[in-house]
Amino acid sequence: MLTALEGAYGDRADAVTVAGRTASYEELLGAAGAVAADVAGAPAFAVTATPRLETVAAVVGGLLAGVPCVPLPPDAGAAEREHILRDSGAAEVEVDFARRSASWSGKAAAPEEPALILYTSGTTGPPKGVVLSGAAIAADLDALAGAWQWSADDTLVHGLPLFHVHGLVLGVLGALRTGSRLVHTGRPTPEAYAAAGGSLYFGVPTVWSRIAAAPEAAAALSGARLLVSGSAALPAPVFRDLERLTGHRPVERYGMTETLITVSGRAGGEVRPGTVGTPLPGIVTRIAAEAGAEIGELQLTGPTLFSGYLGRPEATAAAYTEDGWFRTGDIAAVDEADGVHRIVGRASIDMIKSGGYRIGAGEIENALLDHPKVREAAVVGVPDADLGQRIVAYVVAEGVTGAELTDFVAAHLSVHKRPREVRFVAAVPRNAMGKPQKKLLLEGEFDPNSR
Ligand code: MCA
Ligand code: AMP
Repeated sequence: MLTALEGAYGDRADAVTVAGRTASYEELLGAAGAVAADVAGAPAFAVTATPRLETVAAVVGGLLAGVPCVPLPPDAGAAEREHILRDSGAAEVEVDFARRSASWSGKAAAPEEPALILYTSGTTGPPKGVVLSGAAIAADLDALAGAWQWSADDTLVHGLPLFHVHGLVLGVLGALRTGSRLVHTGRPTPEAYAAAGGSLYFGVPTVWSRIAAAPEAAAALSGARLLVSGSAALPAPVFRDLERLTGHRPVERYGMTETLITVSGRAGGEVRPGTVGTPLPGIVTRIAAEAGAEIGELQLTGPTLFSGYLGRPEATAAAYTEDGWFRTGDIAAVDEADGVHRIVGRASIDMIKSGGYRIGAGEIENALLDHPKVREAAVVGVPDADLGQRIVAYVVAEGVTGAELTDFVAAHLSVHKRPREVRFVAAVPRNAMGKPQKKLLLEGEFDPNSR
């Protein structure tokens, strides 16, 4: 899968830079070979996915040995780490990039074998392991390389987390398959993006909106070839600001952990704000709309789909329709004339996207209910100019502050899943079935003092 590491483009002293440290393909392959020797034969292994060369070496080492890597969010709290390690059966490995190097000569895994296991949230319960095969990843990267004219002449720049599809599959494995140089900025700040001098830039909308608010940094991207946004909807005003400041109309693409990237705008093609382009080659989409309606759930099939949720056959089966289409849970519309897709929203109010992170309301509610002072909790995603949505928790509790509850969630789950706001209420509004009426919470149409 990693054609650049197989020598397809020769070696390169500055092949991969992560947070200021640079390695050649040969150095990366050596460090990855040592990891492969360590993990060979295991069912899976985990690495704390801080943005550093070691994380890249670990993931590559797993691919060499045919053992799936489970990247752990570095900001994960104890409960979330334990859940991921227990659920996946993975033991955590340490990587010593500078001192250990080995050449790996074991046989490569079959393409259908698991290559990565990425943990992602559902509407309820703890995160599930999404099993991705090498074949699915390779198919997706090749489709994207075609759509974006992405090649070994590019320098890819981003600063996204290395435990999700965007930063890891596209942002690392994509560079190692196309042979483009990779500069990971450590953090995705406007200044770091501006200083990196790339041709191809990836960001989530929060990153692009911060760049659009930093005109000098944005202007430095005018020399790039292509700016790509994804993981959440890019607001039209941010699109227009970027066009004005950089001279580029950013290309938007749409995907999910379970499906990889399936729909995208094309380099050199027409790009309209608020749309995510057309299906990638091999992907077929349909809109499951009620009779007479034009919008409905986006469903799809294709070679980039996941192999299933680890150890959860029922959840995997439930993700598909009876006739075998994957249910994205996203509501979409397709332009009849040109097939361009528009994502209108999520089917479930309990699936939150904040800063491009997918967060289930249920897992935050369960974490809050684990606090001894909390009696009721209902979590919603409130529209937010910076984060897209911000997590707001409505709680019934006494003798605890909002900041204490925020820290509690940050320490148990992960920092990026913490509520940005905690609102204390006398009771959570519920319907006759006892289900929280989250629409009322979002619209502010309830009396916080009523029981
Ligand atoms: C604040 N901090 C705390 C607390 N409050 N720490 C502990 N306890 C607290 N109560 C600290 C954090 O540790 C961190 O510190 C700092 O505050 C910043 O945190 P935060 O505000 O959460 O981060 P941010 O810098 O504002 O993050 C914005 C971001 C981030 C960089 C855009 O949201 C991000 O990286 N998003 C990308 C998500 C992504 O890749 N999603 C792709 C999913 P310190 O500074 O010390 O660390 S894949 C996908 O969606 C599909 C496939 C697709 O289509 O791509
Ligand atoms: P995740 O599993 O973290 O990959 O999140 C996938 C979800 O992100 C999708 O189901 C969509 O709701 C959302 N998403 C990804 N890309 C876009 C986009 N370009 N526009 C709108 N939503 C998006």
